[in-house]
Amino acid sequence: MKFMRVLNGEVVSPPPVWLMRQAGRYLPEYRALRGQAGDFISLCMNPALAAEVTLQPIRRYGFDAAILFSDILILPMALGQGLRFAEGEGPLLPPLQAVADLDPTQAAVGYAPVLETVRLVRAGLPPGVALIGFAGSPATVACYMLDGKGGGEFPRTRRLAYDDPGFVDALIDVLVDATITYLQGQVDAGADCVMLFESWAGIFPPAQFRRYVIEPSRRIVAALKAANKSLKIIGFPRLCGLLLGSYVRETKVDAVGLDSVTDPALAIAACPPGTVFQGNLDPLLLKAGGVALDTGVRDILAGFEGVPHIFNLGHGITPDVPTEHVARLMDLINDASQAA
Ligand code: 1CP
Repeated sequence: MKFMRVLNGEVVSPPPVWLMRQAGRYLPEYRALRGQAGDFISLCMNPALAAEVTLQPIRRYGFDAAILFSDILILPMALGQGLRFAEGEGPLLPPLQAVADLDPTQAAVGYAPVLETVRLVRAGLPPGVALIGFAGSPATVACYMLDGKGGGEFPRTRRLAYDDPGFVDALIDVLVDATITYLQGQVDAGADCVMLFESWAGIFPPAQFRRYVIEPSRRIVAALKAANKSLKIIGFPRLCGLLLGSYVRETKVDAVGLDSVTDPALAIAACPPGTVFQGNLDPLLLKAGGVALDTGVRDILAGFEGVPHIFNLGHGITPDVPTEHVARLMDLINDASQAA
């Protein structure tokens, strides 16, 4: 598998490709299936449909990796917190009042359908295509659990981290343990590697970044690697800025996903030798298309030349992206090696 070779440290040209949110609303076949399932959570909890949605972008574009179709908020739901997705508004949860309101003993029952999806995808995936399992990192998941919605500000979480750090620490501890068990379940069900989404790494000042982002991720990586000797783990500390090097060195992730505002050369210089990079085309370029897209793709390819690189966006693909632009992206990446 080309994707796994790079994750193991090989430099491969052209690089393997997948896109964050590659299964989703920009695809007409997804919208059709989503209509069949009803709402988004029902789709995530229906293994046959979720597996089909996972495979749709692989069939259409031939990506090198499939990512399990699910959401980082399925874990809080499995822990007993209410969850719904309001159309056009994103996730809504009743803000968590106490860690005792969660029931970690029932979590495995709650997320059992997700592990079944992993098994079905594994069985249906063409040879050569890797399967990525994932979870949210504890700090990012805690942001949604404590504030009850997304948006990027998370004012209650930010205040609690100062006013009641014991509450936040206790929640993070629950999430670390639950995430280890959840990801181990995905590996046992057939995931080739796992990714930790820390989408809101960028809201924490340095001391909190170390406490809530680095330390919990370090514990998850250590536990998973102790139990699975050759498992590869990708971290995505979005908007972590100058703390990128500390994140990679201290968490010991094998690969790091970069957001679009991070310059490849500066990221390479900041990380230990051998780090695998994933990213980091601006998702807006995929909407824009044209010369801007062509130039952007070539710049990313040139920026990571000579280091192990998995081509991706710097954040998720948006629903307004024309499907032809994704096809163009694939052509650009696959033609690049011939032009060079
Ligand atoms: O209406 C719909 O169809 C729902 C849209 C949608 C989709 C397709 C949501 C709601 N989640 C997903 C799937 C999803 N979420 C995947 C599937 C695999 C793939 O990448 O194709 C993954 C990996 C996620 C992970 C996820 N969910 C993250 C981390 C990555 C990121 O984008 O930063 C986060 C922060 C979430 C929360 C979430 N779920 C959905 C939305 C709209 C959001 C973001 C809310 C916010 O703005 O804070």
